[in-house]
Amino acid sequence: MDLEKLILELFAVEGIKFGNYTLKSGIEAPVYVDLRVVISYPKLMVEVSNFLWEAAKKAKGSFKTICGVPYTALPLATCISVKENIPMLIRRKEAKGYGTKKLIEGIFNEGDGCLIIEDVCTSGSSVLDTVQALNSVGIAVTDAVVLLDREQGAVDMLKYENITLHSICKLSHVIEVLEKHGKIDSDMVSKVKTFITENRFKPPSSIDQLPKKVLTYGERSELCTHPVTKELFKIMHEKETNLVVSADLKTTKEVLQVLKKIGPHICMAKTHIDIIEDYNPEFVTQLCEIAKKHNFLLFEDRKFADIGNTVKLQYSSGLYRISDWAHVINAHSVPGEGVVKGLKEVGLVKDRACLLIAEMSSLGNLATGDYTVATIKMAEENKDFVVGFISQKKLCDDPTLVHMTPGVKLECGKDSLGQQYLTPDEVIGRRGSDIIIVGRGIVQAHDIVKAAKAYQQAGYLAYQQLLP
Ligand code: 5IU
Repeated sequence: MDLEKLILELFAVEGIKFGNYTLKSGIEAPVYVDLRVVISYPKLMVEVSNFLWEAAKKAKGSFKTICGVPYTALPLATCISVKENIPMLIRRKEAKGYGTKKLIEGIFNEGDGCLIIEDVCTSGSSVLDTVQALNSVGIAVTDAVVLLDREQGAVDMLKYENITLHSICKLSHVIEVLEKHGKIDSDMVSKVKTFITENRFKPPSSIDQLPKKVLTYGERSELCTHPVTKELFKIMHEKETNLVVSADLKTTKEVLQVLKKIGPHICMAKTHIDIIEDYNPEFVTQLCEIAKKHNFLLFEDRKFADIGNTVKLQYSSGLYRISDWAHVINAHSVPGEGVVKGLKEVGLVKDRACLLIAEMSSLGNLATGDYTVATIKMAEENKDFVVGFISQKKLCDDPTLVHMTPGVKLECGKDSLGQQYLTPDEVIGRRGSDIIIVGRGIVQAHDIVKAAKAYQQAGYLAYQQLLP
């Protein structure tokens, strides 16, 4: 079977449909691709897997196993595995959250290469989820094969993660073939083409993709209209630091001692006020004094995640009265815009700022793909209060929005509870984030001042190297 025939067959079984569809992300689309139907047509399924295996021959890296992205590509990978006698792995989607279940089923050795099999790619985020799961058990991935590339950013997104995507056909080619055979009219062809260009998921910035002129922190401070980011970038510029310490300690004394010592090296201190066992309002007074003396801001990592009315109360009232002292707070976007609106009712009049959690550092977290995209949109629509993101990389080019990244250590690695570490150089230099958040790398160091200085230098040097 040639590719044209395959496309026509996929259309005939309604794997590709045209009309008005609302996608998972809420976006209206003139085309809908759902290749799950293929399992009901075994001959077609074998054809599709033959095409995928042909594409696999273009893989640059070597691989000992293949792994289908759950679920649609699972039977496709199975067909290939059986026909080509290549062992298969299964990524268990449900293992998220159930620590005892294996994330990857099948036999492998650390360092083995694996080829990813996928049916359809949009932004590439599903492939990446599977890659991350494989990487977490020591399996290397260099290539992925996909039947249909919707041309909405997957190639660039995966390239950024050092993965080459080999597609059998692109959506623009599919519509050309269908038009040629009179299956769709030219109106639909132009609608789909417009849709493709208007809905491209932007890959994260990397050094070679960053705009030529990288703004200094000083210049960004000038551009900011929100008082908190204006001040933050000014501090970063003056103190030459993009380091935030995460003071996750259990007593007021320990927190204050750490901040007194490393105050000169940080632009902000992040707290988890509910960890402290001997909390008293006097603590906050002292905290504010140290912050003022050493010129850094206070960020309570409260991760608000309830309906607007509740977060409003949690922010302003209770034992900690967070809005009275924290310049910055953060929130999950999962409840919808109400969470921002509720917090804003308290914070706006006090000139406070909020960061939205667009991505997390922990293994198997769900803040990926469409969730991240929707979070970016929520931030962009509330810039009077939302001043940036907690993320694992730069997500948008607006220089007045700040990107802060937790999960940072001088050496990559992980802890026993799912935390995954990146280096300051990777976070600032390669992923284009603005700020490194470091907890145990500093507070558990033998010499905390020496450690803080080392992180300050590493983070700042990575930033300086980006400047023209
Ligand atoms: N934190 C993360 N990852 C996240 C988010 C917050 O680590 O995705 I959102 C917090 C948790 C902890 C700090 O308070 O940042 C990191 O501490 P360590 O550097 O000790 O892992």
